[in-house]
Amino acid sequence: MIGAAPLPPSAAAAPMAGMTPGGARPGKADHTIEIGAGLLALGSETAVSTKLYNNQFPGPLLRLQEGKPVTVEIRNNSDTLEQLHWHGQTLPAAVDGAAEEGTPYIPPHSTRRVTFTPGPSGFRFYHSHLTAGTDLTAGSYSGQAGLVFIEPRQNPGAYDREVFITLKEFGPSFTRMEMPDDMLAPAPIVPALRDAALKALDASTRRGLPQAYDVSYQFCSVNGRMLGEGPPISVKAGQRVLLHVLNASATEIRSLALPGHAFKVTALDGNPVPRPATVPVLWLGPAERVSAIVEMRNPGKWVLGDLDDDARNHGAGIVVEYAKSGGKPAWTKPAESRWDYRLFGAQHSGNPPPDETITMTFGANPGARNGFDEFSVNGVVFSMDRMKPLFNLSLGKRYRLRMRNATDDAHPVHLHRHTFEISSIAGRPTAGVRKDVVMIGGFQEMTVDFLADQPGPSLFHCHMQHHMDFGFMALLDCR
Ligand SMILES: [Cu+2]
Repeated sequence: MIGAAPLPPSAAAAPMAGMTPGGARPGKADHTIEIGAGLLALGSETAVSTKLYNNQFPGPLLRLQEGKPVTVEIRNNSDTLEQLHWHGQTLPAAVDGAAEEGTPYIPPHSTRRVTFTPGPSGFRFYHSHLTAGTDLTAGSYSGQAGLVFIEPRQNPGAYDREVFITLKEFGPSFTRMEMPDDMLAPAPIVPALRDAALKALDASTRRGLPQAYDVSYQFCSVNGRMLGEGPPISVKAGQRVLLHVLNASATEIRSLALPGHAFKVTALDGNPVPRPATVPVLWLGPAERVSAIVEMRNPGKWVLGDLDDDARNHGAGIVVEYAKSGGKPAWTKPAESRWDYRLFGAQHSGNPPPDETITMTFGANPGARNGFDEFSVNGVVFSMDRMKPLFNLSLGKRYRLRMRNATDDAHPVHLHRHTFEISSIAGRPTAGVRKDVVMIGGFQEMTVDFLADQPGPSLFHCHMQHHMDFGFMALLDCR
């Protein structure tokens, strides 16, 4: 199905304003999120019209306390159905914010209150969770993304200040240009996965299908402003600045470098890593978060920006300015490096064997869906009409997802309502890196482990909007 999201029975039966499946508390809500069309000024001479939270981008930063219940009122002032997903939290399916799990849609011009207990602690976010299809105004193509920071009960706090960075493109259009994505390490591929992809491509070619559409963007931004258009990050020599970076892109894998400086990565997707390591470049797939400390030891005026010249020239960066520095902000390209999650993992492979292993093979039929690639998990293209769980889990068991990518793209795959731990990448074991989105390289294998401790349906999907919309989703039902 292409175009607007289909209206499932749950939308028609959605509770009236003020009622919620999460059991809202009466009285004043702790936070209010208003969804509506707005004008976002990306620069002094450039603005885009898009759906926003509270008429700003990113939406308000919600600082929540781990374990302390919170009530959020969501007012949908727009003309279309919405879903607001609490990404990276372990919430009941009824409030998680995905129709696939049974969260009711928020009808146009209506209000929903949700009450939940925030957790786990760390850097989370919230965003629109809809099937956009060919509607480039919907879901994560819009400006609906906001930050959540769940305060831990204890905070070691080895930094002087915190800066939140949200990466986001605007002005999407469809293009048949190829986008490279070869930034992941380790590199070895599985020949059988490549052969499966070649076979699918051959079948498409024989059917005369054209190269599939990808998405490109007119503007890039950091915190809703194009490079040079917003306030700089002002720093002092000797400061330790903790950056919390979110890639809120609908489809793009983004990078970030700061000339003359390095990033000491302390958390991935908001979860502290076992081994903080220093890297010259951060890479983030859509919905990934990186927290990293930068020691400000190189006075001057610099561009904290994307490695891609074209993206940077279209706004993908922000100026970092030391006190009393002048002139134009400088950019230099960092040395070649690859992104390897294992750098931050424990060196041993200490994971106990799982109770069960679930094998998931990701496939694509190039150009098979009205000009888009059609994706499948174990040969099954997800259907919004059937919403049938592909996997049945038992509550309390430990599972290993053995993911096999029989496509040439890197996919940022996401599991709702859980945190998983990477146990191997391309056959190399690792442990201790806990995430809720992870990029799996083209033709590669990766395993992640998790405890099935969330009853009900949990959605697994690629976080690239045009991949999830065209089949790359699966439901795991836990009982
Ligand atoms: Cu994908």
